[in-house]
Amino acid sequence: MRASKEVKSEKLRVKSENLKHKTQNLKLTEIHISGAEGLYPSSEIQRVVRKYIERAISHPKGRPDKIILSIEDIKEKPKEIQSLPVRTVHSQTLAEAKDIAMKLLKASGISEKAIHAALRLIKKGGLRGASLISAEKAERLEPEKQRGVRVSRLGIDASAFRFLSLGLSKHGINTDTVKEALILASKVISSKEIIAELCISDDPNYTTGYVASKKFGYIRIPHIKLKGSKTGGRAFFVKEGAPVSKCISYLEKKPVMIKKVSPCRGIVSDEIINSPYK
Ligand code: WAQ
Ligand code: MG
Repeated sequence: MRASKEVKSEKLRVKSENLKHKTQNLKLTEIHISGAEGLYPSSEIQRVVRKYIERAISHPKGRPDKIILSIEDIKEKPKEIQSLPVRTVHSQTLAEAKDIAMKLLKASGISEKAIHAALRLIKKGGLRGASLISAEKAERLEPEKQRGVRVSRLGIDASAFRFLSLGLSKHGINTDTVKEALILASKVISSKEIIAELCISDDPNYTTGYVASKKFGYIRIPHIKLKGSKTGGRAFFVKEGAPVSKCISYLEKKPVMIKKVSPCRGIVSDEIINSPYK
């Protein structure tokens, strides 16, 4: 599902040689409001479509004037993976949150240059997908820079879903937002070419983001953005020199299902850098 709306471009060009013949040139640009994707058994289609439409028309970023739904029959048997383990750090300010994100990414092997590039791109916002950034040299790797790479064909089977919901509810975080983000991050990190991900929501009311990596798992970071900000985004850090088209094809096309759930913990007060998962 993809919901968007057209808005008048802020640049209002006024051509005026004399005031009587003033023409205004208003350009319309399409902005992305929300998106969602998943892998479901065919018996679930009606329910999921209803849920996606409900989400598209009640998004805090505004009401869309276009909703595109596409449904595909996936023939390939999904690859089965385990969800990343979940933890939340104790951060109370934007500065603290950024500091923790920085430390986690550096400890996962991402250069400072690449982390800064990711933060800059996410702050700018506007992408429908994620940007791919090389882990050392900080090069932007995705061919369509306006769009980014959209992860798709991902899901969780019914029994793993129940197990995950139970694990998250023990810590008061059993929400669609957390589950969807965890499913996405688990697929992203299962890609051979990707080392880590940084995510900040574009929902103005949602200020918790995360860093996911093979080393630390899924680490939730409260206050990674200020309330009210509509910009957010995702950056995937790719191993320097890894094959980019293979990586994109995995993220967009390879069906991947979570079959097993890793432990879900609550807020961890210990120094997280000293307790990698692997
Ligand atoms: N593939 C690639 N990028 C995506 C996708 C996707 N399927 N979906 C969203 N994005 C990008 C896009 O640029 C969005 O603007 C940005 O991510 C943020 O998306 O555990 O809600 O759906 O409490 O706003 C984090 C949860 C929630 C943390 C993240 O992201 C927690 C969230 P949103
Ligand atoms: Mg959002």
